[in-house]
This record gives sequence, C-alpha cells and structure tokens, in this order.
Amino acid sequence: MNENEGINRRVIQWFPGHMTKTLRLMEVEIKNVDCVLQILDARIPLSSLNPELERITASKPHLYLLNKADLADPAITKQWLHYFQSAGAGCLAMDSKQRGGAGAVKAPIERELSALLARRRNRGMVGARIHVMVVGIPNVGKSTFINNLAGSARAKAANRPGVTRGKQWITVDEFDLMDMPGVLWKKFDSLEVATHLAFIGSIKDDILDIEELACGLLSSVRSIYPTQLLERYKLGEDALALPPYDLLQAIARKRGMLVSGGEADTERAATMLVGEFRASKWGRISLERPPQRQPEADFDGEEGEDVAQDDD
Ligand SMILES: Nc1nc2c(ncn2[C@@H]2O[C@H](COP(=O)(O)OP(=O)(O)OP(=O)(O)O)[C@@H](O)[C@H]2O)c(=O)[nH]1
Ligand SMILES: [Mg+2]
Repeated sequence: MNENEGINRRVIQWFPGHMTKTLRLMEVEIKNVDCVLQILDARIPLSSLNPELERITASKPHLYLLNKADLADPAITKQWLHYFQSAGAGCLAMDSKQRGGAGAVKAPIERELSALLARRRNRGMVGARIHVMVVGIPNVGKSTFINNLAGSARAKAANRPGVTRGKQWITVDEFDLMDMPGVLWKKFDSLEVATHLAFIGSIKDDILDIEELACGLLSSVRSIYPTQLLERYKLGEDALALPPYDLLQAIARKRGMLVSGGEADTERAATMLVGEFRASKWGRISLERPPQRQPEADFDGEEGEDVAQDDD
C-alpha cells in the first residue's frame, strides 16, 4: 500500500457523466415539483448531505429522511432527529427495508405542504397530485424507499452505487415521486466526508484501496464502539492500541486468513471487514454525532415557515 495513494486521491475522481447530467436535470425539473425528499444515511447524516443538492433544491420545501436507521445506533439517531428538527427542518428516521415503513412519510410531506394544499383546496383543485423529487447520494436507498412506498419493486435497486441512471416518475396514491440517480461531490474538500461515503458504499469500490478503507474503518470504529469490534473479532483489549494496519493483520490471523508462508492475507481480511461493517455484523453503528453547537443550518427553513410555492 503506497501511502501517497490514500482514498482521498482516488475518490475525488468519481464523478461520472451521469452525475453531471443528473444535476442539470434537477435544475430543470425542480420547477415541476412541490417538495424534495433528501435521503441521508442515518450512520453519517452530515457526510451524506450533499451541499450541491441543497443548493439546487433550496427553493422547495424539504424533508430529510435518515434512511438505513436499522443499521445506525438508535440513541444517536434520536439525537440527529432532534438536531435537524431544532433547526426547523422536517426529518424522519426510516428503515426502507421494513415493509410498509415508508408510509410514515406521507403525513410529514402534507404538513410541509400545508399552505400549498390549502390554496389548492380553496381553488377547488381536487385531485391535484403532489410531486416529490427524491434526491441523495448513491446507494443511500432512494429507489428502495420509493418501492417501499409503492408496495412493489417499481424502481431498480441494488447494493452498489450508480444503479439508477435517469429520472423515473412513480405514482403512489396522490403522490408522484421522481426517482433520481445518486449524486456525489465534483471534488471533495473534506477527507472525512469522502472516507465516510466510501465506508458505507456510496463510492464505487473499484477505485478504492480496500486495505486503506478497512484501516480507516478500524481506526474510526475502535474509538467509538470498541466493544463491538473486540467481540466480533474475538480480540483482547490490547488490540485497540495497535496501529490500524497491525490490527488488520491481527484480525486476518484470527480468521485464519493467511497467504503462503504464513503471512496475514490483509487484502482478504480488508474485504471481509468492509463487507461485514456494511452488513451491520458489528452491530448498529453511527459514525457521526451531531455537532454540539447548532451550526448555521444550511438545511432549510424556520419552524412553521410558510414557504411560497407555485401551484402548477
Ligand atoms: N438495511 C437497510 N438497507 C437498505 C435500506 N434502504 C436501502 N437499503 C439497501 O441499500 C442498497 C441500495 O439501495 P438503492 O435503493 O438501490 O439505493 P439508491 O439510493 O437508489 O442508489 P443509486 O440508484 O445507485 O443512487 C440496496 O441493497 C438496498 O436493499 C434501509 O433502510 N436499510
Ligand atoms: Mg436508485
């Protein structure tokens, strides 16, 4: 592993053409929607919040979904809900794999749009449909969420980034939902953000150094969830003091992953570690905590704000 080939140098380059196209499409289509659902990953709510998507969709009411909440630490997810809500942003925790769970979003959407819906009623516009754009980073669960709401697999979903490639409208009751391809950053300013996105599988693995990724994951998780790590890999407490690459080697040996000559097979162990983390075999883990001080929220609105909207 070359230390100059950190994951940051690789990940900043993954902004394929379909992401540029998606941003342009969003700029056009945003005029045709009533509200935006931005899907975040409950394990990394801030790193999964794409500022470019915020900018493009800022003119419309927003709701944030902390998706994959089943993989995150429930106590921390509660703190995140409070964090978003206390900044006046509508926010819901979501497990899009749980049958019927997505229905919980309907009432909050209608709440966000109460002024618009009241205006429509006053004008006798019965049956007018609610247009919702679903946006987020790759692999965060946008299509799975829409399928859950629809009650059937209408949008293609799979466990890798870059599955959805063009816009698709999906009709569910009074809602028209627009599924969108996931979008990353043209250039990452923060190594931490890029690393967190790589951990959860939002960046194509082919361009990442898997050992670097596993070492990063080990060094993040051992400081916040040491017990889960030690229990999963049957390690003694002294393992926590090892440099990450030595810890990776120790785990490889514990699992009997050796190459000829008895050396630890760190590449195989790294692939196993990253896969197990993503499959939540280490338990429910949140990699980010809400900042102590309320930042100048760049997510929208004041509580109860009556956002001006177009009717058509
Ligand atoms: N555990 C868990 N897995 C989820 C959840 N939502 C989605 N997934 C899984 O995450 C993976 C990605 O889901 P998709 O719906 O394809 O994600 P997407 O955001 O549409 O991805 P792109 O189209 O590539 O941008 C799939 O394996 C889903 O089964 C969730 O709430 N919990
Ligand atoms: Mg998709």
